[in-house]
Amino acid sequence: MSLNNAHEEVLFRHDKNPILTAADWPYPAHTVFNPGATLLQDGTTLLLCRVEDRRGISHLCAARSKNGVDGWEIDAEPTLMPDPESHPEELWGIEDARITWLDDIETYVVAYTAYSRSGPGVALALTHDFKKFDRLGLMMQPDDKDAALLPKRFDGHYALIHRPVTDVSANMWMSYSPDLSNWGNHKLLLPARRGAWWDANKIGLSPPPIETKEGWLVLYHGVRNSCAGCLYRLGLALFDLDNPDVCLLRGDEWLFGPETHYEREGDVGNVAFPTGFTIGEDGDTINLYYGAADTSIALARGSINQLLDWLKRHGSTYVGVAAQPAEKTHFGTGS
Ligand code: BMA
Repeated sequence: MSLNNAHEEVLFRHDKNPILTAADWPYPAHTVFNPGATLLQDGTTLLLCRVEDRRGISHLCAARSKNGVDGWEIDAEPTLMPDPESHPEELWGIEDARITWLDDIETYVVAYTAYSRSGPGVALALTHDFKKFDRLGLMMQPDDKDAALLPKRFDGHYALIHRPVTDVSANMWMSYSPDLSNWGNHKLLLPARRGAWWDANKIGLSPPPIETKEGWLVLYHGVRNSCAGCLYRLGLALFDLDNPDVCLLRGDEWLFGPETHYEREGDVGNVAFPTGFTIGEDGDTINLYYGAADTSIALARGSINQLLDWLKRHGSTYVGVAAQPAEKTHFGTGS
């Protein structure tokens, strides 16, 4: 019996899932998950995977594949280790890389979580080859994570999405910088919806935004707290191409959530956590790489056009920045 018989599927899990696990690693690893992704110039898919060791500390490791599904060549040693001596913000590890190629400086920018005694913060590093990295340091102090850079400048400014947490909220924000170092003009991008919603308690960016003709397509994870723990699911929103902090549409329902055994069971069960994507040669196929239950790496495929179409049918322009949808009456007052 299917408990999920009434929803429309737009992202399809690969038959070979999970495509990468700790058992594939050339050196001891406890879990591998939440990978950044990019297509290198020769068409190779590169994943910058989060690898957690048996101390609980994470580092990043590159895996390369010709078809983005199997035949992975994994770096024989960690690609980027935390460096707490020079970067105390990395004391407890580095996690959850998101990769953006910046055409104007012909460089990859890796946004990652630097975890220290003060909590998680947002750090950036530059690389050309995923072998040598030039750390720019901490951009957003704790508690902040789930960050990625947009691939373009807006009025000469870089735009970074991130998710600061306060006592009262865990919402997505956008900040701007002229130089990748000094950040300001902070804008609330999308709030958690509170109440009973699937994305009630915390939301955060999933992979970096995807540029389409109709706007920036943003996949985000939404967290609902329950007495049995947290549920991590995936939602969709569209932002204006020239004003990327202006939300055009936000999906009401979640798009994708933990359903299979490798998403339901693991170190942190009920987590499907995408952090990277590549686009196929047809310009429409999206390969979405995600962490499953904080334990392994899985792949789901879909079509950008179908995602946009889904959003038009399942989205609303009422995004809840001014008021919380959960506080609005959707089904009438009965009077
Ligand atoms: C988030 C991040 C992710 C993790 C997820 C589920 O807060 O820390 O790295 O996959 O929780 O545990």
